[in-house]
Amino acid sequence: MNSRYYTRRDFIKALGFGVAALAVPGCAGISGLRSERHLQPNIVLIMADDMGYSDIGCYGGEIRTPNLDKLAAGGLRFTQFYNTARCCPTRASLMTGLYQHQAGVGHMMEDKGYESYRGDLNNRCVTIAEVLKQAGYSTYMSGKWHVTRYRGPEGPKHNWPRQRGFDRFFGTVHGAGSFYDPCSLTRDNTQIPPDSDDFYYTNAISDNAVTFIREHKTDNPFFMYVAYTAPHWPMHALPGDIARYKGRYAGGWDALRAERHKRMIEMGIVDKKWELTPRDDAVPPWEQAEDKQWFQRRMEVYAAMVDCLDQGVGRIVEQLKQSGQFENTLIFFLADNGGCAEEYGSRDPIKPDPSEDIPLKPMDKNALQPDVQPKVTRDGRPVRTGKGVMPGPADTCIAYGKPWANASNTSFRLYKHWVHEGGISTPLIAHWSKRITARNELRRQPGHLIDIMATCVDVAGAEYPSECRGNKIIPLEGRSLVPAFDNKPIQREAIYWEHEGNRAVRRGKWKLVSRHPGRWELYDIEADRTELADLAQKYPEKVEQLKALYESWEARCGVQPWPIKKE
Ligand SMILES: [Ca+2]
Repeated sequence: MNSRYYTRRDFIKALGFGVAALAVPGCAGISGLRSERHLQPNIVLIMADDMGYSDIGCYGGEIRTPNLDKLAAGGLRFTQFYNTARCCPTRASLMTGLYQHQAGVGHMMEDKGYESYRGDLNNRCVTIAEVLKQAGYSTYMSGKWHVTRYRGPEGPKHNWPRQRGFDRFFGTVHGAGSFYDPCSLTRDNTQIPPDSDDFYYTNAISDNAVTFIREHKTDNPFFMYVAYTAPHWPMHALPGDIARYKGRYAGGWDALRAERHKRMIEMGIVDKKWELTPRDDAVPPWEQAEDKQWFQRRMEVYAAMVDCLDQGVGRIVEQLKQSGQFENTLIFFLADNGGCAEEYGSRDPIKPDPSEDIPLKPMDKNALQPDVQPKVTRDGRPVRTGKGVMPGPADTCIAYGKPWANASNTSFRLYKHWVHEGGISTPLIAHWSKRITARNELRRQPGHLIDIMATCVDVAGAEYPSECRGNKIIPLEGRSLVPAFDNKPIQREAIYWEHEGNRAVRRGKWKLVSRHPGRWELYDIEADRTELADLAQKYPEKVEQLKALYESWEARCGVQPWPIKKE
């Protein structure tokens, strides 16, 4: 089945339902398909976790990503697409088409005492899955959820994927964990232990995504959300993948940043008039770095994690082709935030001390993993963190660290958590052979996560509800990216960010940004996307205009001053 031109009548007939049955139970005022005749693509939304702007090949990286590169070559790469700078808020915004505070996830998973900071999706938002279900889609999810504060086996489960519009779910409810034994691993509504001795989460996410496509036998389209946890810490990767990068980073981070920046200019991803940011003040020159073998290993494992993700993308694409679905599938690929400078598990002396003789304590085969950082591997070996731990295997737990995050975010400033360009810029690849006629082109229209819901609603001919389960739904914030598919502009007032007091607003080429608790900085992003020439003093009236815009957004979305004090 190649084309999918449905009239509303055909569609209802195909499902054997009446109009009323098209609605999500309790969602009033929804009449299913908006257009009488609409091409409904499958939609596959793939996301990486804590990955820098320039890590993958088609954005200038040296990491081997042939499958993502092929999607880019057959479609579009957006050069100014933005996330929220952090895991939970990105997922809340992406899933709902709202800013994260509006969806109730203004920070992370704690209830901070305000409606906009419950750490749990609220009932005034709907997920893409809930909306597309109304338009006749099957809905699948494989990977990391992280938009509810209830991650234990008993829930409450009202905000787990199955209760928020997904027909099938495999993945983790929580946001981080061992790749060999992730905590909160779940199938549908039941938490489970890893199902094999060679379990590796990235491959399990790919396997389940492939299975969902293969087992999709009905004539209706599907939406699938594939949320990888790679390359978020801990640095865990398979030996074969790590081996591919052995020695690749012996030149160090300074050389890597220069090399990437040069390639990005050649590819047109960055403009040659933008100067490469200087090395982070806290990072030593590579020549002065101690323990170079350890540093190299951390980046080798990081690269291997991205490589394995890319292999999974290749398998998903292959299954789409085998199922005859590839041509009419809109595939998006993006990252949830920029490279992560958190020195997780890499500053202190190694613990437990390797000289200590610790007896093996294997876990019960059916035991669930309760911890983000397991105390022991499934076969009972202690899990070690600390300075000098060589990452990769299951008995290690460390991050790749700030120097490499600085390189991941080439050519930009700062990291995950901050809303300068290094924290919020992500690749966005869009591929849809049937509708996107351009091949291997760049798109420079600025966009944000909120646009993904708007685009899904647009291409599916769905309707974004005004009311659901008796609750008024906050109007959609995003804009459809479809005009940009044809290289037309996307009309919008501005894009806004707030995370941990780091704030920004972008209107046209102007970006006003502040690093908490610092003052406002003003940049002309067209002339200086690497944010090196602060124009705030030169254009005080521009600062005032943008500040007023930001403040009205902040009030509208329930943003609280940071740190948040409970009332
Ligand atoms: Ca993340």
